[in-house]
Amino acid sequence: MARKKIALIGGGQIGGIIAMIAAQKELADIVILDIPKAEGMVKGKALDLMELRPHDGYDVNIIGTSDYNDIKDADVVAITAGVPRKPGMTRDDLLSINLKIITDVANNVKKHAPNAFVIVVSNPLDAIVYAFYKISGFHKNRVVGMAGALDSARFRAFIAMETGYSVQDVACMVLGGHGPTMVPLSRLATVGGVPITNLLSKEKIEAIEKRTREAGTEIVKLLGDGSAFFSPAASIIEMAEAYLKDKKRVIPSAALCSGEYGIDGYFIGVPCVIGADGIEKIIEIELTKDEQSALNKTFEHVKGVVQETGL
Ligand code: A3D
Repeated sequence: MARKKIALIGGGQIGGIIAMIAAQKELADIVILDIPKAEGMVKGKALDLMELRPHDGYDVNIIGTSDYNDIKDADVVAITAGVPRKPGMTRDDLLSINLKIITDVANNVKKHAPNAFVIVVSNPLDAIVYAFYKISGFHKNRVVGMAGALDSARFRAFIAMETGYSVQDVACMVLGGHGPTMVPLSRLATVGGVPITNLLSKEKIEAIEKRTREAGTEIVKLLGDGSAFFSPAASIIEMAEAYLKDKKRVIPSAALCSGEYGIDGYFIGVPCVIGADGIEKIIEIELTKDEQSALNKTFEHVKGVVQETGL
């Protein structure tokens, strides 16, 4: 069986780490594409990764390029092309610049990898994934935004840090837009099947929710230049692997809703089944009144940013 192919559009911080994890997992051959000005940088990263392979013996090819012909027929395309935040900026501040970039990327992906499963990562996420969908004309099952996987991983990490129990046993999800209005669902969070409400006080849980909503900003402040990249890259890998291996993973992701949760025609974070057909299903769960009103609030925010795209 021929190897699969993953194309990374944007070979910056996140793109480089995705390439490393994908290679170590022998998921696919990897093409890292960036703008001509950054071609040397991605060629250098690709070569370094080729030379990392002998340590563990994984057989995949990794190339760096600025030529879209090289992404031909990619199975998965992960888009991190754009600019990240600097301290003091919100994700929404990136809209105009990243919208221009996604327009160019969407036209090229449509031309060169028309059957790919596309994972959009550039911020503001819920609007940029919408723009990709509109411009490319791809089927809704094959376009998804990565946010919930990361936001939930952060939520899981904080629960593990607070309880002192294994992060492996923490399960939880975060719904809504990727930003300060996101909705961490504490009611459904568990450690080894035990509800966190049995393990942590109400105050502690509220503090964890707040930290989750602000987790990206916490890292932007600490780094001083750029935003998080290790956990975002691992989140993208989870989604790509679920698709390539038809795992039917349940991962909160920004998917196009068609009436689910009362939302129609917009991408927003909802629990999704990811398998060989891409976003195979959006799972609807019954929300409490407070949870639904928090989701309505985050949706109103997302809608506002999407409308600014003019698409
Ligand atoms: P960075 O290290 O700057 O990498 C971005 C790369 O995109 C750079 O190498 C650029 O040269 C490249 N690029 C710019 N324009 C184009 C273009 N037209 N075609 C191809 N490549 C291009 O940033 P990063 O990797 O840290 O972050 C990338 C994006 O992801 C940013 O928009 C972040 O805001 C976003 N991000 C999203 C999340 C989510 O959870 C949604 C998390 C972290 C970062």
